[in-house]
Amino acid sequence: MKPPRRASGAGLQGRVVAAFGRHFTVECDDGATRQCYPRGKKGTAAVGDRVEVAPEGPAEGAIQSVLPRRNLLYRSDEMRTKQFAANVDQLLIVVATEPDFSDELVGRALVGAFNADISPIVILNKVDRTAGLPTARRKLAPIQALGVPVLELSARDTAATRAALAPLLAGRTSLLLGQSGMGKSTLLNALVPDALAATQEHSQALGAGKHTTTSTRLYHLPATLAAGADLIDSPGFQAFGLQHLDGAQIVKGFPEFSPYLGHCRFYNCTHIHEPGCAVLQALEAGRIAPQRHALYGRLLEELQLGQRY
Ligand SMILES: Nc1nc2c(ncn2[C@@H]2O[C@H](COP(=O)(O)OP(=O)(O)OP(=O)(O)O)[C@@H](O)[C@H]2O)c(=O)[nH]1
Ligand SMILES: [Mg+2]
Ligand SMILES: [Zn+2]
Repeated sequence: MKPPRRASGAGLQGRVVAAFGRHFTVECDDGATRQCYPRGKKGTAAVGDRVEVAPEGPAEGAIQSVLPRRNLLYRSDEMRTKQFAANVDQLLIVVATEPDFSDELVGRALVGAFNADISPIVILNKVDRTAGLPTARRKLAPIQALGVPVLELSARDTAATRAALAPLLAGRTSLLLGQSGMGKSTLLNALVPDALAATQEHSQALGAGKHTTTSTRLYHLPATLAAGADLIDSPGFQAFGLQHLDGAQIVKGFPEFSPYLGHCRFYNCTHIHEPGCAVLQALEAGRIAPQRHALYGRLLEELQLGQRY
């Protein structure tokens, strides 16, 4: 491990484990967990960030700076940008056999992950509810064909969930991402018994709104289950804008295009309508899934619309 960087005397560092608007919980390297607010209006910290903290006693502090991050997963549309988490090794995209999930959102999350150099895994949860299983599998087939692992499990089966996921989580920071109600917090509770994260059953009992988890939070798995495994739970999302990506970055989100890139007639081909396009030829020949190419087209259109205004 690298020695902690020292800044002007203070030099206490830590890791952001929870973010509530402009309030952050930081696990500091001196062993204390502090509630922190950012000093100044420099870039905002995200869960997973390493930060420099000026302690204000044992329980509070100010974030002085965010240390350089390996990656940051975020989404953005015309209105706003939302940070999911930083320094993530692995993205766990959670879908379920019920309620119905959006394969469009899964595709968008994958584009974000490929561009942030985060390896994705899709978890198909609630396989105990078998009615929706064939449809879910059919929707995930084009994604599985890319080589993205699809794990089928039931988060309610704690032992099986632990056996399937613990080896994949050991030594890594993984982010749970998905629409509301897919079972992210139920998965977390199976893996981190102390988390006691609220799940939809509880919030329905309380008559709360649709989204149960309202803030992003990092948890440590028990070392006996998976050493060095950190798992981040996040609120369900309904949109995944990718306006921060340019055309080349959007293409990077579609690894199935890569064998054909460089073989189009025009060097600046957008692979939408051009004659002599190798990607469109592969699409016509059935080597690229139509719904994947359609998503590519929508992302490019959103990019062009965003640039116009
Ligand atoms: N049958 C079945 N139900 C499950 C399973 N996993 C989760 N559920 C239920 O699905 C509902 C939603 O689960 P949550 O864990 O709250 O979902 P979430 O993805 O965290 O939702 P948000 O926090 O709103 O984003 C709850 O009622 C869970 O008990 C499963 O494997 N099988
Ligand atoms: Mg939740
Ligand atoms: Zn082309």
